[in-house]
Amino acid sequence: MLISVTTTGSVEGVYGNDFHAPDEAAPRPVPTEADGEPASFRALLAGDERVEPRDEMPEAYRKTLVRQIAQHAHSEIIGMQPEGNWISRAPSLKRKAILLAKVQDEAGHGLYLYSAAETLGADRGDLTRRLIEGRQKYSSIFNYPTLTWADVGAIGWLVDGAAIVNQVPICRCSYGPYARAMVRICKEESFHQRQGFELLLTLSRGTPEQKAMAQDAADRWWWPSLMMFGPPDDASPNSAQSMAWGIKKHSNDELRQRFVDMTVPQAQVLGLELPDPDLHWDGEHWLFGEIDWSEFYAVLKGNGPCNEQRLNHRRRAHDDGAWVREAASAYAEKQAARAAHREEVA
Ligand code: BYC
Repeated sequence: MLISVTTTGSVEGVYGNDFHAPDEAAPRPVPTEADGEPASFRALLAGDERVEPRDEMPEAYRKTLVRQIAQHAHSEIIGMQPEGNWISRAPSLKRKAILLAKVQDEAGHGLYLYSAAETLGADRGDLTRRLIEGRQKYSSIFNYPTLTWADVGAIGWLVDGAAIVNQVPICRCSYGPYARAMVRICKEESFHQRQGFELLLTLSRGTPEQKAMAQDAADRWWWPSLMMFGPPDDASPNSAQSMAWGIKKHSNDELRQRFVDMTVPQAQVLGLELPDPDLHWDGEHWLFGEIDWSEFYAVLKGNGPCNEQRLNHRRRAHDDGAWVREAASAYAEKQAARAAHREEVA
């Protein structure tokens, strides 16, 4: 990948291809002839057409989508917390305004995704309950703390970078509402990634203390970012079926490798080391060392550094918002009653 840094410090060629995966022409996996799948559904998949809410679909496909979309929506909403932590302490008004807008974008992404889940018959209140009761997951990455201002840059560069690699192919997934929501989300994530990169570039060209802060953030966020792509392919129970249904277009390991190949040259531009002594170029790819999967599974079980804090905060926000939900319902009821009365007298 060609990366050039202009005299103003902006980076060109980081994401020249924001929402088209490079292998767009790759053949789509042929759907399995599984029992009970409506012929109309199989025809849509075979023709690389989108399945829409009105279409017949197998119950297991619907459930898988609700699981993935809900997990994705929860990640966006919980993902507001680590960065939100720095809004009041951003080092300048400009940085504060940028961060505020970014965190607000994440809220928007969560809302598009809950709406996409609703097209599958899911109830938003029920999904929120499942999250706060710990019955539905959100991305492991948001269970790590943001200890310094540089972490805001590392989240943008690495976490949003990983999110883009993972989510660009979902713009072409088989379920229409999810695919369409993802187009806008990926455009915004791409912008977020650039702001994180630019923030870190500023720090890495700053004082020795600022450079050290950027390096420390890269050290702490690198491995958790690789874990975002999910377990290795041979330990990923959902991948085969999700790929056959066109929900996932690439395996977890494939996307992880794509992310590493893209990110190592960016680290070189930043002048930051990646904390992996085994990282090396084999002529085709940047091969990386062993991921500590025991850490990933511990975080998934609720034992990451911030799991409890994140869920407690989400529960508190939900409770604190009860009066808003009640007021909105009362208003809607009043409006409906007035409309009914107007119809009666007309
Ligand atoms: N964290 O069979 P597998 C963002 C679970 S938000 C937690 O490979 P699948 C952003 C997985 O759910 C980023 N859990 O599963 C926001 C499954 O458990 P269940 C979120 C994980 O679904 C704010 C089990 O492990 N992005 O970008 O085929 C600021 C086995 O895994 C994780 C999305 O959600 C994980 N990292 O593949 C900045 C993207 N990985 O459900 C940025 C959409 C795996 O069977 N989601 N698990 O109990 C996906 O693409 C897929 O769901 C995954 C996992 C690749 C994540």
